Amino acid sequence: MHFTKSIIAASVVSGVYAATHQIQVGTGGQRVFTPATVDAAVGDTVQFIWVAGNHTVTSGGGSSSAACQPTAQFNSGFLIGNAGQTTNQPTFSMTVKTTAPITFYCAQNQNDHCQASMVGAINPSADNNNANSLVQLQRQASQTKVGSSGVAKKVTGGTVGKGNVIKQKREVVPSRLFK
Ligand SMILES: *[C@@H]1O[C@H](CO)[C@@H](O)[C@H](O)[C@H]1NC(C)=O
Ligand SMILES: [Cu+2]
Repeated sequence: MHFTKSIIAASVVSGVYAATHQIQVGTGGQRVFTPATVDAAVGDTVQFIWVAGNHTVTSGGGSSSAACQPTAQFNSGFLIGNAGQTTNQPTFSMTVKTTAPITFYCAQNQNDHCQASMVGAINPSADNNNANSLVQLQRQASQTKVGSSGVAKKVTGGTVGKGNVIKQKREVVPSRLFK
């Protein structure tokens, strides 16, 4: 079986099985990314899909001074999701080029989205004390001044399009398996 295993490993490395990870923007009219984090391999696509409200996904975060401020990596600009619709919603798609944490926020200053912890990460740190963990990103964002989120002017680092909501897999709660 060594032979089979190494073929699979080689294929994954060369990107044959590149996956698309979908993150909803504004689920239930809330100031949220759902899920807020995904683990993605180099070559995978992350597609953000606007399901409700007026939001951005903008790279930024990872330290107190960088929270809710844009970096040059990517920015969707303001896109608007129509609540209740599951098809032809605005999307922003990007290719993952590193397994290092890629952190992002929503730059909507009307109603303080970033300060309400509308942040997330691709490949976040699993260490809750690390600045690139979801816990620390949320903490950094919630401590910034309301109305101060940085708005990046240009769409960069990805492609704006239209897409359909993919039903998210239910989380398997381990305790249920053993009852
Ligand atoms: C979306 O939000 C931005 C930033 O607050 C604002 O400039 C824009 O007018 C809003 N768009 C709509 C259609 O409400
Ligand atoms: Cu938002």
